Amino acid sequence: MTTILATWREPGKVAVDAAWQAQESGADLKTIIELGLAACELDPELLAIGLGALPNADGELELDAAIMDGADLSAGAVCAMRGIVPAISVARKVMEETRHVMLAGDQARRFAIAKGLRPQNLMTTENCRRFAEWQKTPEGTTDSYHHAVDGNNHGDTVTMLGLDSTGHMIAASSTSGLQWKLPGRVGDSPIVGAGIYADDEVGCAGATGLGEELWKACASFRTVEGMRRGLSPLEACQDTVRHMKRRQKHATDMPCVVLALGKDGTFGAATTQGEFPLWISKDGVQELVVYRAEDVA
Ligand code: SD4
Repeated sequence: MTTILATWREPGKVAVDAAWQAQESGADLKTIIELGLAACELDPELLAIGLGALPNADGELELDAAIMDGADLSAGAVCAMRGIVPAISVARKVMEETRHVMLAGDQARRFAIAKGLRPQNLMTTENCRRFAEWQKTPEGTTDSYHHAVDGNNHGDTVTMLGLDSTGHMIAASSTSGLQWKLPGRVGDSPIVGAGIYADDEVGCAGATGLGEELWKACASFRTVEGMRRGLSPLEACQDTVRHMKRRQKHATDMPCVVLALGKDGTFGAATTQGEFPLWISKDGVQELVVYRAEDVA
């Protein structure tokens, strides 16, 4: 059995569908997850990540992505990278083809081009229209937080966790970051321990939501370590959210979400605010579970 988790209602569905297609064609777990995220990044209709996502305050897309392999804790990431999709494939190349963990900005882009990816304009008519609309609002001049929580729950990030039949685990995340963010800003998603963490000894975890707070909490590492101490994935996520609410005064400014998958295939998630939809796919059998802030006492 292969278990795949993917965040947010709209892009998460694209991710689990593509992941299942990859699984059926015999891909290994790392590739299943990479192709799941790549499908979201390459879909111009999705406002969440990659091509056509919502840009920064300059109207430019700066992408962050990371992948971690629970077998040996190897990891690769890119941050603030412009004009290249899928960012997750570049992160995987950083992991597998360099001795480093992260490449940033224009140099990440240069690396991607050297590896054969083609630079392209990631802005579409629709995201240009939304950007122009935002610029006209009073908020268009502030750097207050914005999070795309609407009827579609599209988020700005897709985080995926996976477990295969051998007990092997992968965690990965791809994001355009918070919409209208300050140019150069990097959130939790590409940071190992913050946005993702995987250790085959225990389980894996990921995060989505307000990256500054999730990063300060080392949310994914904290959650995996909770499982190491014997908590279930759900208990470990709730424990992290409780800790954040107790220690971080901005933890409820926006949803801060953690999700976790245990070595035994059990899973869970928790959010500091609002509700969070999570897709679970077990050998292609999909279920959407919604977690609510009220679930965390
Ligand atoms: C960030 N954590 O860049 C990301 C945003 C996100 O759903 O997850 N949005 O802070």
